[in-house]
Amino acid sequence: MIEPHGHSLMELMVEDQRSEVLKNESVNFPSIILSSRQSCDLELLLCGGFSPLSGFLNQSDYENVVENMRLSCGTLWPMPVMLDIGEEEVNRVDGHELIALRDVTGLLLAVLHRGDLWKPDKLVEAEKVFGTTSTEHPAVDYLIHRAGEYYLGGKVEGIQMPPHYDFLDLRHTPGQLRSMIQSRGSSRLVAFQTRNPMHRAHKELTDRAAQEVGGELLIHPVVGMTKPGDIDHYTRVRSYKKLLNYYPEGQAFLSLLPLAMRMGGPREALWHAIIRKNYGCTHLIIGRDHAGPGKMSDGTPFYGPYDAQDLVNVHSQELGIEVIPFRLMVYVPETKSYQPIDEVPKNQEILNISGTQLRDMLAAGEEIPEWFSYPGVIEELQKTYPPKGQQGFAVFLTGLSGSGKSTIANALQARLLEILSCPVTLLDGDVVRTNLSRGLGFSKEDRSTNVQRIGYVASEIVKHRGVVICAPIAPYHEDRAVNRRRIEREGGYIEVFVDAPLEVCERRDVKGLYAKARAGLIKGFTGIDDPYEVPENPEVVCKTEQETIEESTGHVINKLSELAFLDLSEQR
Ligand code: PPS
Repeated sequence: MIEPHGHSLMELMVEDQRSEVLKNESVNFPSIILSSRQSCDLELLLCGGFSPLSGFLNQSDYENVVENMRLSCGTLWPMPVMLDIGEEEVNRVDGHELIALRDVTGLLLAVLHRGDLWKPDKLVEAEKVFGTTSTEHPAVDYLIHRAGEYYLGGKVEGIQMPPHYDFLDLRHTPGQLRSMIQSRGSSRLVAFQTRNPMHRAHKELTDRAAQEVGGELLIHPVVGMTKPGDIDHYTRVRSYKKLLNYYPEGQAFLSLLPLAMRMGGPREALWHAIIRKNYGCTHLIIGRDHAGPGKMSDGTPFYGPYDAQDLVNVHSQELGIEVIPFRLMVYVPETKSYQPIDEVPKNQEILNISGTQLRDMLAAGEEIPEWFSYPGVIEELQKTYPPKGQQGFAVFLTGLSGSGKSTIANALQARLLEILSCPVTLLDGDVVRTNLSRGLGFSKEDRSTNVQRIGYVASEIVKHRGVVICAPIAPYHEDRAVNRRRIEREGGYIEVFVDAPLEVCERRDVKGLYAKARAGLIKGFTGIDDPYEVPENPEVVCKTEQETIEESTGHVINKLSELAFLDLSEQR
C-alpha cells in the first residue's frame, strides 16, 4: 500500500522575517508581471503542489523534461513549468540576480533567483510534449502565439500566495489537505480530476472507484485554467456542491485545484498523478481521453482514448500513487444502470449525452432526462445557460450611409419594445459618434475603433441578457467578425446587411453628404472614395429600395424568432 503522507513537500513560502527583508529590497529589483497561466504555475510551486520543483525550470531540466519526461536528477516530471518572457523583459532583468514576480495588480508574490535565460525551440517542445505542432492544440497555440520567446529559470522564494476571493472554504494547499485527510483518519483517498460538470455517469464511476479501493473520494476539479470555451468554474463549483448531496454522508469531499491545464493528454495524466500525490491522495482515477483537447478540425483525435492510461501504467511503480483506470461509462436503459462500455453486451442499447449535446439541449430549453443527471446539478447549469428565449441578443445592422439602417433600427426598436417586456438599447452610428466615440474620425483605424467599441458595449449588454440594436456603417469584415465572436460568446448575434445600391443611397442623400463627398468637400466617404466590404454571410439582407420598412423589420423579427431568441407566442 502507498503511504499518503510519506514524502516531503517542497513548499516555497519563506518565513515572515525573510519575507519582510525581500519586500523591502524588492523596490530595487526589476519586476515581471505574471500572466494568468504563470500565476497558476507559481501558486502550485509555492504551495508544494509541484513538489519536488523549487522554481521555474532551468535549461538542462527543461531539455530533459521535453526529451525524457524527467528532471536532470532523473525524477519523473512530464510537463515543462516555464517562466516565459519577451524581449522587453529580457532587457529589464539584464544584470539582476533577483527579480520580483508580481500579479497584474502589482502585488509582490515571489522573488526569483535568476537562473538560465535562453531561447527555446518551441516546435520541438510542442512535438515532444504535446505530440503535435498544430496550433489547433490549445497548449501549442499558447506556446506559439502567446508565450514569450525566452525562458527564464530559477528558484523562487514565496512571499504571498496569489490571492483568491471565491469559494475560500473549498481551497486547500497540499499541506492543509494532508492534515484534513489525517484528521478524518482515512488511509486511502481516491482523487477524481475534472474540468467539466459532473453527472450520474461520473457519480457512478467515482462510487465504483472508491468502493474498489475501500477509500474516501476527493472531487478535485481544476479551477485555474482549463480548455478555452469550457464552462466557467463558478458554475461548475456550484454544481459540484449540489452533486455532493447525492453521495452518502462523509464519503466524498470537494477541494479546488488552481492548476493551469495544458490539455496534454498522456503527459498531463502523469503530471496530474504527481500533483495528486503531493496533495496526499493514494489513488487517481484516469478515465477516457484524460486531459485530452478532443479532435482536430479534420476529425482526427490528438490522442487515443486510452493513451493516457497506457502511459501512466508504464510508470505506475515509480509514481507513488496508484491509478484506477476507467472505461467510458454509459447508460444501459434495459437494466436502468451505468456500465463501463466494455462490459456492455454487444447489441444492447446504450445512451450517452456529450457536453456539446447538453449545451444545445439547455439552449433549446429541452428537459434533461433523469437518467443523465441530477435536478440540483441541472438547475445550476440552467441558471448559467438559460434557453435562447431568455438570453440577450444583438441585431447588428451594417450598410452604406443612407441605406436605411437608422430607419430600420428605429422601427425594429419599436417593434421589439411592443413584443418584449424589457428595455431595448439602440446604438445608432450618429448617436454613438456624439457620445461613445466622440473625437474619432473616419480613417480605417478610427472606424475600427468605433465599430469595435460598439461591439464591446453590445457584448456587455448581451452578457447581462439585454437586447441591443447597433447601426453603424461598419465597412470592414474584420471588425464585424471581431464583434460577432465577442457577442456570440454571450448570447445571440444576427448581422443584417442593409443593402441599397450606392446610386439609391446617393439619390436619397438625406444629409447632403454624398453631394459634399462628390464635390471633394468630404474625403474618405464610404462608397465614394472609401471601401465598403459587403457582408459574406449575413443572417438577414434587407433590400430597402425594393421592400417597405415593415417588410424589412419583419425579416429581422422572423429571423430572431426562427433562431429562438424571440418567442412570438409569449411575452418575454
Ligand atoms: S463607421 O465607418 O461605421 O465608423 O461609420 P459610422 O460611425 O456609422 O458613421 C456615422 C455617420 O457619419 C457620417 N459620415 C460619414 N460616413 C462615412 N464616411 C465618411 N467619411 C463620413 N463622414 C461623416 C455619415 O452620415 C454616417 O451616418 P449614416 O447614418 O450611416 O448616414
